[in-house]
Amino acid sequence: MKLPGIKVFLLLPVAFALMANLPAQPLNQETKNLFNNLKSLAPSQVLFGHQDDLAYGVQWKKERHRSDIKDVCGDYPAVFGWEIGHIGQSPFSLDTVWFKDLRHWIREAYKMGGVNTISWHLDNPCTGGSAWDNTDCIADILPGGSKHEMYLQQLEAVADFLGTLTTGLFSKQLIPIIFRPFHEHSGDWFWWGKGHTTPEDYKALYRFTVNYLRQVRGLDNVLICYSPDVIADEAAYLEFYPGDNFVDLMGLDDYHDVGNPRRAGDLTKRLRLVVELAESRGKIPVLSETGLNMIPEPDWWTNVLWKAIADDPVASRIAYLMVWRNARTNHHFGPFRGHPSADDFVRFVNDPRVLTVSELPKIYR
Ligand code: BMA
Repeated sequence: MKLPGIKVFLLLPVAFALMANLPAQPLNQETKNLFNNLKSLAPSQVLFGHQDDLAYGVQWKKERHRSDIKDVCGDYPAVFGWEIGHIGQSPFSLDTVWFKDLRHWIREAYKMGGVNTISWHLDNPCTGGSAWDNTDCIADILPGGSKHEMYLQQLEAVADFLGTLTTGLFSKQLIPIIFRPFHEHSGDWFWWGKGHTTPEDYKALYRFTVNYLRQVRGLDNVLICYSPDVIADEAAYLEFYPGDNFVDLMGLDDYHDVGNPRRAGDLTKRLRLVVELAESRGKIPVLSETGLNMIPEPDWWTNVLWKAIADDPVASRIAYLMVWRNARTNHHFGPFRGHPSADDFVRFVNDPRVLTVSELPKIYR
């Protein structure tokens, strides 16, 4: 069969990637810049992040330009976390955030110069239950499995969404996104978690997913964050690791160690491990999720969380830390106006090493 030379030339990287089982990584310039800038900031600064920050807070929803974090410290977080569970199935997420609003907030965050990261609490494709229905399923959604088509449909919806995150209404350029699929797999609460799959199947699903987004759909704006929950050692951290070609940020989700000041030293140890692993592989270490629900200790920010990070020369080399959402009075991980930990939170973000959005250098240049 005769192929025009130019096409063969264009197909070569993809063919090579498929042969080598590597995803082609044609990242757009701003996404490369985000990666490089986060990596060079990491040794000296920690960006502060908050889930669903612009969408709602404790006792408010969808108020223009509002943020509980800004209400407390005068600035927005530097990292904005978002959740897309139920994408393609419903016009709003499992946390009842409308996807069209999400698109708008992601663009707002980008325009402010902030970083966007997305998690995906995908319903169990085998049972139709939620992400927390931990019936085994991964083997069935891999290519050849009975639920593969169902998974592909879900993944298509994710790719469609990521592909609409343009930098402006009339722009084709896509906003850089840190996508964090199948997180906390070292715990057993999600269907993709430990005990419900094998490391090989988990890795195969991860690679399939990244390949699909980058190669099949050609998305050039997606960095990938791998984020187990608390792990005991390096072997446990790497047990499900899909490989350096499928991961850009090496994260850790850790609520466990910050729930009690006596355990905070374990956060330091675990972060040291993540930082050392990430640095040795040219990746970016992050505390991808943390927090203490309701923050009942008024000095928790400086005396537990930040102390466990800032006082250690290795653990403090993470690029960012992100706390979870401010959903309601009994489920919130950031402070809000009048919160007992508000003053301490201000002390924490006023540390010159902690960055909120207006303190960021131009992270996409
Ligand atoms: C959990 C809780 C849930 C939420 C889920 C996905 O930690 O906040 O209420 O639905 O995350 O965002």
